[in-house]
Amino acid sequence: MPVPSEPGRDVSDARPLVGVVMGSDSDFTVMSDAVQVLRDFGVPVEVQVVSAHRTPERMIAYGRTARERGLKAIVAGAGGAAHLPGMIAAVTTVPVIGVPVPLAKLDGLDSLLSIVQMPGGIPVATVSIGGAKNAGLLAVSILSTSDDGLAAALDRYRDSLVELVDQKNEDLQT
Ligand code: RP5
Repeated sequence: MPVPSEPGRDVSDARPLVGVVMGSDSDFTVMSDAVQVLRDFGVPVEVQVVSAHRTPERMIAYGRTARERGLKAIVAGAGGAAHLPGMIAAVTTVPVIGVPVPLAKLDGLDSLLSIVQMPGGIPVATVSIGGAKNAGLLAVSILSTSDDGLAAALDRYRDSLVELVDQKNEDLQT
């Protein structure tokens, strides 16, 4: 995705602003789309496997320390019994964006329903099945509310989508 990040925005040593977590390294084929978007926009990101079931204490520590560590959004992906996004949201008020990861069985419907049906009071912003790219973009949007450079980069990205459609329309004429 050719995204215009701010020229000269060096994030190599910056403190992560977004955490991308997933229940297993097997989720990374999907979750890498979120990481890619965030990096394209020049957002410092940390990436970790944190399992709600295999490493529950670590998951709770991750959520509890998220705000003090400077995270402004968390993108959490999991498949099957996908409890990670909801459980992280239960222990932090940093916005959590849930990504239902599709597994071989049930095509990700199980993951979607596990993530989206949160009880009132503990929100998770759930994207589509496999929608890690949009999760990354939503995290950028959250950051852009207090970062004019990111807001401008998002505008340029949206312009690039219009250009893409124009190009496709042109191609249809040939
Ligand atoms: C979930 O179980 C993970 O998020 C992953 O989607 C799924 C399978 O994990 P692995 O058996 O591939 O490690 O908790």
